[in-house]
Amino acid sequence: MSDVQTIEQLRHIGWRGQALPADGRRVARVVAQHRAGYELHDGSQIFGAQPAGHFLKRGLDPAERPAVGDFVEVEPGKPPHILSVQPRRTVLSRAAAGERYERQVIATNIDFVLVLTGLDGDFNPARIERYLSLTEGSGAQPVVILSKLDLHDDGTARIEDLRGRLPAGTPIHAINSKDPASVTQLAGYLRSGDSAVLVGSSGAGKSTLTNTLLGSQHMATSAVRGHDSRGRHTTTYRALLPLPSGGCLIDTPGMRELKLTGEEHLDLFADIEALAEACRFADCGHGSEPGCAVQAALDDGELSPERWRNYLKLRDEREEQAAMLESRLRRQRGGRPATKMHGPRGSRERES
Ligand SMILES: Nc1nc2c(ncn2[C@@H]2O[C@H](COP(=O)(O)OP(=O)(O)OP(=O)(O)O)[C@@H](O)[C@H]2O)c(=O)[nH]1
Ligand SMILES: [Mg+2]
Ligand SMILES: [Zn+2]
Repeated sequence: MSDVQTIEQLRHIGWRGQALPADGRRVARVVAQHRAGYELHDGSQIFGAQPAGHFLKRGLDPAERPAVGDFVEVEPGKPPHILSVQPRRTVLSRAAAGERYERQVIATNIDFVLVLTGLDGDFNPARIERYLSLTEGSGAQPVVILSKLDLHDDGTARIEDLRGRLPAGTPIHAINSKDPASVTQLAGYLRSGDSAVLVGSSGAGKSTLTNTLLGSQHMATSAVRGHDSRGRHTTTYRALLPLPSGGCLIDTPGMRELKLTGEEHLDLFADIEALAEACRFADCGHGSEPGCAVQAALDDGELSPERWRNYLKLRDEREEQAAMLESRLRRQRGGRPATKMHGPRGSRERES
Protein backbone atom coordinates (compact mmCIF):
# COMPACT_ATOMS: atom_id res chain seq x y z
CA MET A 1 0.00 0.00 0.00
CA SER A 2 1.31 3.48 -0.85
CA ASP A 3 2.03 6.09 1.85
CA VAL A 4 -0.84 8.18 0.54
CA GLN A 5 -3.24 5.25 1.02
CA THR A 6 -1.87 4.48 4.47
CA ILE A 7 -2.28 8.12 5.54
CA GLU A 8 -5.79 8.20 4.08
CA GLN A 9 -6.64 5.11 6.15
CA LEU A 10 -5.16 6.57 9.34
CA ARG A 11 -7.40 9.63 8.89
CA HIS A 12 -10.36 7.33 9.66
CA ILE A 13 -8.98 6.83 13.13
CA GLY A 14 -8.26 10.52 13.72
CA TRP A 15 -4.60 10.80 12.72
CA ARG A 16 -3.56 14.33 11.76
CA GLY A 17 0.08 13.72 10.85
CA GLN A 18 1.40 14.72 7.43
CA ALA A 19 4.07 12.08 6.90
CA LEU A 20 4.63 8.51 8.05
CA PRO A 21 7.68 7.69 10.20
CA ALA A 22 10.84 7.85 8.09
CA ASP A 23 12.01 4.44 9.28
CA GLY A 24 8.95 2.82 7.73
CA ARG A 25 7.37 1.88 11.06
CA ARG A 26 3.66 1.26 11.14
CA VAL A 27 1.45 3.84 12.91
CA ALA A 28 -1.74 2.89 14.76
CA ARG A 29 -3.98 4.29 17.47
CA VAL A 30 -4.53 2.78 20.91
CA VAL A 31 -8.23 1.96 21.07
CA ALA A 32 -8.24 -0.09 24.30
CA GLN A 33 -5.94 -1.13 27.08
CA HIS A 34 -6.40 -4.37 28.97
CA ARG A 35 -4.36 -6.16 31.57
CA ALA A 36 -3.16 -8.52 28.87
CA GLY A 37 -2.09 -5.79 26.44
CA TYR A 38 -3.24 -3.13 24.04
CA GLU A 39 -5.71 -3.07 21.18
CA LEU A 40 -4.62 -0.92 18.26
CA HIS A 41 -6.49 0.32 15.18
CA ASP A 42 -4.76 1.39 11.98
CA GLY A 43 -7.88 2.83 10.34
CA SER A 44 -8.75 -0.43 8.64
CA GLN A 45 -8.34 -3.14 11.26
CA ILE A 46 -7.90 -3.83 14.96
CA PHE A 47 -4.96 -5.88 16.25
CA GLY A 48 -3.36 -6.72 19.58
CA ALA A 49 0.04 -5.41 20.68
CA GLN A 50 2.36 -5.46 23.66
CA PRO A 51 4.33 -2.51 25.03
CA ALA A 52 8.09 -2.60 24.39
CA GLY A 53 10.24 -3.33 27.44
CA HIS A 54 11.18 0.28 28.15
CA PHE A 55 7.53 1.11 28.92
CA LEU A 56 7.55 -1.43 31.73
CA LYS A 57 10.58 -0.06 33.54
CA ARG A 58 10.03 0.69 37.20
CA GLY A 59 10.07 4.35 38.04
CA LEU A 60 8.72 5.40 34.66
CA ASP A 61 6.01 8.04 34.98
CA PRO A 62 2.84 6.06 34.19
CA ALA A 63 1.66 9.06 32.16
CA GLU A 64 4.42 8.24 29.64
CA ARG A 65 3.06 4.78 28.88
CA PRO A 66 0.78 4.34 25.87
CA ALA A 67 -2.79 5.39 26.67
CA VAL A 68 -6.11 5.22 24.88
CA GLY A 69 -6.13 7.84 22.14
CA ASP A 70 -2.37 7.71 21.53
CA PHE A 71 -0.86 7.25 18.11
CA VAL A 72 1.98 4.80 18.44
CA GLU A 73 4.73 3.35 16.28
CA VAL A 74 4.66 -0.38 16.03
CA GLU A 75 7.25 -3.04 15.34
CA PRO A 76 5.77 -5.99 13.46
CA GLY A 77 5.99 -9.40 15.08
CA LYS A 78 3.96 -11.98 16.90
CA PRO A 79 2.74 -10.12 18.84
CA PRO A 80 3.55 -6.66 17.46
CA HIS A 81 5.23 -4.29 19.93
CA ILE A 82 4.58 -0.62 20.64
CA LEU A 83 7.95 1.10 20.32
CA SER A 84 7.05 4.73 20.88
CA VAL A 85 4.22 7.16 21.46
CA GLN A 86 3.83 10.10 19.08
CA PRO A 87 3.65 13.55 20.72
CA ARG A 88 0.19 14.11 22.21
CA ARG A 89 -1.93 16.94 20.85
CA THR A 90 -4.04 17.08 24.01
CA VAL A 91 -4.13 15.03 27.22
CA LEU A 92 -6.92 14.69 29.74
CA SER A 93 -5.60 13.47 33.06
CA ARG A 94 -6.46 13.34 36.72
CA ALA A 95 -4.38 12.73 39.81
CA ALA A 96 -4.54 9.27 41.31
CA ALA A 97 -6.20 8.88 44.69
CA GLY A 98 -3.79 8.36 47.57
CA GLU A 99 -0.76 9.94 49.17
CA ARG A 100 1.71 9.76 46.32
CA TYR A 101 1.41 12.27 43.51
CA GLU A 102 0.68 10.47 40.28
CA ARG A 103 -1.01 11.61 37.11
CA GLN A 104 -3.31 9.18 35.36
CA VAL A 105 -4.07 9.70 31.73
CA ILE A 106 -7.76 9.40 30.89
CA ALA A 107 -7.49 9.99 27.13
CA THR A 108 -5.20 11.68 24.63
CA ASN A 109 -5.46 13.45 21.27
CA ILE A 110 -9.03 14.49 21.90
CA ASP A 111 -10.71 17.66 20.67
CA PHE A 112 -13.70 17.62 23.01
CA VAL A 113 -14.33 16.43 26.54
CA LEU A 114 -18.01 15.55 26.79
CA VAL A 115 -18.97 15.87 30.45
CA LEU A 116 -22.10 13.76 30.82
CA THR A 117 -24.46 14.06 33.78
CA GLY A 118 -27.93 12.59 34.21
CA LEU A 119 -30.78 14.95 34.99
CA ASP A 120 -31.77 12.42 37.66
CA GLY A 121 -30.15 11.91 41.07
CA ASP A 122 -26.77 12.14 39.29
CA PHE A 123 -27.22 15.89 38.69
CA ASN A 124 -24.57 17.79 40.63
CA PRO A 125 -23.28 21.19 39.47
CA ALA A 126 -20.25 21.03 41.81
CA ARG A 127 -19.12 17.80 40.18
CA ILE A 128 -19.61 19.30 36.72
CA GLU A 129 -17.37 22.21 37.80
CA ARG A 130 -14.74 19.70 38.92
CA TYR A 131 -14.81 17.97 35.52
CA LEU A 132 -14.60 21.32 33.73
CA SER A 133 -11.63 22.35 35.87
CA LEU A 134 -9.81 19.13 34.98
CA THR A 135 -10.56 19.75 31.32
CA GLU A 136 -9.00 23.22 31.45
CA GLY A 137 -5.51 21.78 31.51
CA SER A 138 -6.12 19.26 28.73
CA GLY A 139 -6.08 21.46 25.65
CA ALA A 140 -9.49 20.09 24.63
CA GLN A 141 -12.82 21.94 24.61
CA PRO A 142 -15.32 21.07 27.33
CA VAL A 143 -18.94 20.34 26.46
CA VAL A 144 -21.61 19.76 29.11
CA ILE A 145 -24.21 17.14 28.23
CA LEU A 146 -27.26 16.50 30.39
CA SER A 147 -28.90 13.14 29.69
CA LYS A 148 -32.22 11.54 30.61
CA LEU A 149 -34.16 14.64 29.57
CA ASP A 150 -37.04 12.31 28.70
CA LEU A 151 -37.31 11.09 32.30
CA HIS A 152 -37.44 14.43 34.08
CA ASP A 153 -40.11 17.07 33.90
CA ASP A 154 -38.10 19.43 36.07
CA GLY A 155 -35.13 19.16 33.74
CA THR A 156 -35.57 22.70 32.43
CA ALA A 157 -35.07 24.24 35.88
CA ARG A 158 -31.83 22.31 36.36
CA ILE A 159 -30.57 23.29 32.93
CA GLU A 160 -31.28 26.98 33.59
CA ASP A 161 -29.63 26.72 37.00
CA LEU A 162 -26.51 25.35 35.38
CA ARG A 163 -26.50 27.97 32.63
CA GLY A 164 -26.52 30.68 35.29
CA ARG A 165 -23.66 29.05 37.12
CA LEU A 166 -21.19 28.16 34.36
CA PRO A 167 -19.28 30.78 32.36
CA ALA A 168 -21.26 32.13 29.42
CA GLY A 169 -20.22 30.31 26.29
CA THR A 170 -19.87 26.88 27.89
CA PRO A 171 -21.85 24.61 25.54
CA ILE A 172 -24.67 22.82 27.36
CA HIS A 173 -26.87 20.23 25.66
CA ALA A 174 -29.82 18.38 27.15
CA ILE A 175 -30.59 15.08 25.45
CA ASN A 176 -32.30 11.75 25.56
CA SER A 177 -29.31 9.48 24.92
CA LYS A 178 -31.52 6.71 23.63
CA ASP A 179 -33.03 8.83 20.88
CA PRO A 180 -30.99 9.20 17.66
CA ALA A 181 -32.88 12.40 16.73
CA SER A 182 -32.01 13.98 20.09
CA VAL A 183 -28.30 13.22 19.89
CA THR A 184 -27.90 14.89 16.48
CA GLN A 185 -27.23 18.12 18.41
CA LEU A 186 -23.81 16.67 19.25
CA ALA A 187 -22.81 16.22 15.59
CA GLY A 188 -20.51 19.27 15.70
CA TYR A 189 -18.22 17.52 18.18
CA LEU A 190 -17.92 14.29 16.22
CA ARG A 191 -16.96 15.41 12.76
CA SER A 192 -14.58 13.45 10.61
CA GLY A 193 -11.06 13.71 12.03
CA ASP A 194 -12.22 14.88 15.47
CA SER A 195 -12.04 12.85 18.65
CA ALA A 196 -14.10 13.21 21.80
CA VAL A 197 -14.00 11.51 25.20
CA LEU A 198 -17.09 10.89 27.31
CA VAL A 199 -16.65 11.30 31.05
CA GLY A 200 -19.12 11.19 33.93
CA SER A 201 -20.29 9.07 36.83
CA SER A 202 -21.33 5.48 36.50
CA GLY A 203 -24.92 5.33 35.29
CA ALA A 204 -24.87 8.77 33.64
CA GLY A 205 -25.42 7.01 30.33
CA LYS A 206 -22.03 7.21 28.60
CA SER A 207 -22.32 3.81 26.98
CA THR A 208 -25.97 4.37 26.09
CA LEU A 209 -25.00 7.55 24.23
CA THR A 210 -22.04 5.77 22.63
CA ASN A 211 -24.34 3.05 21.30
CA THR A 212 -26.82 5.56 19.89
CA LEU A 213 -24.03 7.45 18.12
CA LEU A 214 -22.61 4.16 16.81
CA GLY A 215 -25.99 2.90 15.69
CA SER A 216 -25.40 -0.47 17.39
CA GLN A 217 -25.47 -1.95 20.89
CA HIS A 218 -21.71 -2.36 21.08
CA MET A 219 -21.13 -1.33 24.69
CA ALA A 220 -22.90 -3.09 27.58
CA THR A 221 -25.20 -0.87 29.66
CA SER A 222 -27.19 -1.50 32.82
CA ALA A 223 -29.97 0.14 34.79
CA VAL A 224 -29.14 2.47 37.68
CA ARG A 225 -30.31 1.93 41.27
CA GLY A 226 -33.78 3.35 41.69
CA HIS A 227 -33.34 5.22 44.96
CA ASP A 228 -30.17 7.19 44.19
CA SER A 229 -29.61 6.84 40.42
CA ARG A 230 -26.18 5.27 41.01
CA GLY A 231 -24.73 3.16 38.24
CA ARG A 232 -23.18 -0.28 38.55
CA HIS A 233 -19.78 0.35 37.00
CA THR A 234 -20.75 -1.57 33.91
CA THR A 235 -17.95 -0.28 31.65
CA THR A 236 -14.61 -1.43 32.99
CA TYR A 237 -12.12 -0.18 30.38
CA ARG A 238 -11.72 2.79 28.06
CA ALA A 239 -12.70 2.11 24.48
CA LEU A 240 -12.12 4.27 21.42
CA LEU A 241 -14.65 3.70 18.65
CA PRO A 242 -14.76 5.15 15.15
CA LEU A 243 -18.29 6.46 14.54
CA PRO A 244 -20.27 6.45 11.27
CA SER A 245 -19.97 10.28 11.38
CA GLY A 246 -16.22 9.92 10.81
CA GLY A 247 -15.35 11.13 14.32
CA CYS A 248 -13.90 8.98 17.09
CA LEU A 249 -15.50 8.59 20.51
CA ILE A 250 -13.89 7.27 23.68
CA ASP A 251 -16.25 5.66 26.22
CA THR A 252 -14.83 5.46 29.74
CA PRO A 253 -15.72 3.72 33.01
CA GLY A 254 -17.53 5.92 35.55
CA MET A 255 -14.90 7.44 37.84
CA ARG A 256 -15.37 7.39 41.60
CA GLU A 257 -12.77 10.01 42.35
CA LEU A 258 -11.57 12.91 40.27
CA LYS A 259 -8.63 14.60 41.90
CA LEU A 260 -7.18 17.73 40.32
CA THR A 261 -3.62 17.46 39.01
CA GLY A 262 -2.48 20.88 40.23
CA GLU A 263 -2.18 22.29 36.71
CA GLU A 264 -5.67 23.72 36.53
CA HIS A 265 -6.23 27.46 36.25
CA LEU A 266 -9.77 27.49 37.60
CA ASP A 267 -10.73 29.95 34.85
CA LEU A 268 -14.23 28.76 35.57
CA PHE A 269 -14.14 30.92 38.69
CA ALA A 270 -12.49 33.98 37.20
CA ASP A 271 -15.41 36.12 38.42
CA ILE A 272 -14.78 35.03 42.02
CA GLU A 273 -11.06 35.72 41.71
CA ALA A 274 -11.91 39.18 40.39
CA LEU A 275 -14.21 39.76 43.36
CA ALA A 276 -11.50 38.71 45.82
CA GLU A 277 -9.16 41.24 44.26
CA ALA A 278 -11.67 43.98 44.92
CA CYS A 279 -11.63 43.42 48.71
CA ARG A 280 -10.30 46.34 50.74
CA PHE A 281 -7.45 44.27 52.21
CA ALA A 282 -5.12 42.37 49.92
CA ASP A 283 -4.94 39.52 52.45
CA CYS A 284 -8.69 39.49 53.08
CA GLY A 285 -9.86 36.15 54.51
CA HIS A 286 -13.38 36.85 53.15
CA GLY A 287 -14.84 36.31 56.63
CA SER A 288 -15.91 39.37 58.58
CA GLU A 289 -13.35 41.87 57.31
CA PRO A 290 -14.73 45.30 56.43
CA GLY A 291 -14.88 46.03 52.74
CA CYS A 292 -14.95 42.35 51.70
CA ALA A 293 -16.29 42.17 48.16
CA VAL A 294 -16.90 38.41 48.41
CA GLN A 295 -19.10 38.78 51.50
CA ALA A 296 -20.96 41.60 49.79
CA ALA A 297 -21.61 39.40 46.74
CA LEU A 298 -22.74 36.53 48.99
CA ASP A 299 -25.03 38.88 50.95
CA ASP A 300 -26.77 40.31 47.93
CA GLY A 301 -27.14 36.92 46.26
CA GLU A 302 -24.82 37.69 43.37
CA LEU A 303 -22.61 34.76 44.42
CA SER A 304 -24.20 31.52 45.65
CA PRO A 305 -22.72 30.09 48.87
CA GLU A 306 -22.63 26.65 47.30
CA ARG A 307 -20.55 27.81 44.36
CA TRP A 308 -18.23 29.78 46.68
CA ARG A 309 -17.67 26.66 48.80
CA ASN A 310 -16.93 24.57 45.72
CA TYR A 311 -14.44 27.18 44.51
CA LEU A 312 -12.62 27.15 47.87
CA LYS A 313 -12.50 23.37 47.87
CA LEU A 314 -11.14 23.13 44.34
CA ARG A 315 -8.69 25.99 44.93
CA ASP A 316 -7.24 24.36 48.07
CA GLU A 317 -6.98 21.01 46.35
CA ARG A 318 -5.31 22.60 43.33
CA GLU A 319 -2.75 24.35 45.60
CA GLU A 320 -2.00 21.14 47.47
CA GLN A 321 -1.61 19.13 44.27
CA ALA A 322 0.52 21.87 42.66
CA ALA A 323 2.90 21.70 45.64
CA MET A 324 3.15 17.92 45.31
CA LEU A 325 3.71 18.20 41.57
CA GLU A 326 6.42 20.82 42.09
CA SER A 327 8.27 18.72 44.64
CA ARG A 328 8.10 15.70 42.39
CA LEU A 329 9.47 17.68 39.46
CA ARG A 330 12.20 19.02 41.74
CA ARG A 331 13.20 15.47 42.69
CA GLN A 332 13.33 14.56 39.02
CA ARG A 333 15.65 17.51 38.40
CA GLY A 334 17.91 16.31 41.20
CA GLY A 335 16.84 18.88 43.79
CA ARG A 336 17.33 22.02 41.70
CA PRO A 337 14.55 24.56 41.99
CA ALA A 338 12.59 25.28 38.85
CA THR A 339 14.00 28.02 36.66
CA LYS A 340 10.50 29.09 35.84
CA MET A 341 7.84 28.55 38.46
CA HIS A 342 5.21 26.43 36.82
CA GLY A 343 2.77 27.25 39.61
CA PRO A 344 -0.92 27.79 39.20
CA ARG A 345 -2.15 31.31 38.73
CA GLY A 346 -3.69 31.31 42.20
CA SER A 347 -0.24 31.41 43.73
CA ARG A 348 0.28 35.00 42.62
CA GLU A 349 -0.08 37.36 45.55
CA ARG A 350 -0.60 41.04 45.64
CA GLU A 351 2.28 42.98 47.01
CA SER A 352 0.39 45.68 48.82
N1 LIG B 1 -34.56 7.14 29.56
C1 LIG B 1 -33.24 7.31 29.45
N2 LIG B 1 -32.42 6.38 29.98
C2 LIG B 1 -31.10 6.58 29.86
C3 LIG B 1 -30.56 7.70 29.20
N3 LIG B 1 -29.20 7.62 29.24
C4 LIG B 1 -28.93 6.48 29.90
N4 LIG B 1 -30.06 5.84 30.28
C5 LIG B 1 -30.16 4.59 31.08
O1 LIG B 1 -29.29 4.73 32.20
C6 LIG B 1 -28.72 3.47 32.56
C7 LIG B 1 -27.20 3.61 32.69
O2 LIG B 1 -26.64 3.83 31.40
P1 LIG B 1 -25.17 3.37 30.98
O3 LIG B 1 -25.03 3.81 29.57
O4 LIG B 1 -24.93 1.95 31.32
O5 LIG B 1 -24.30 4.29 31.93
P2 LIG B 1 -22.70 4.51 31.92
O6 LIG B 1 -22.46 5.96 32.11
O7 LIG B 1 -22.11 3.90 30.71
O8 LIG B 1 -22.26 3.75 33.24
P3 LIG B 1 -20.84 2.98 33.58
O9 LIG B 1 -20.46 2.16 32.41
O10 LIG B 1 -21.17 2.18 34.78
O11 LIG B 1 -19.85 4.08 33.89
C8 LIG B 1 -29.18 2.50 31.49
O12 LIG B 1 -30.26 1.78 32.01
C9 LIG B 1 -29.63 3.38 30.34
O13 LIG B 1 -30.65 2.79 29.57
C10 LIG B 1 -31.46 8.69 28.65
O14 LIG B 1 -31.08 9.74 28.10
N5 LIG B 1 -32.79 8.42 28.82
MG1 LIG C 1 -20.68 2.47 30.49
ZN1 LIG D 1 -12.73 39.50 51.04
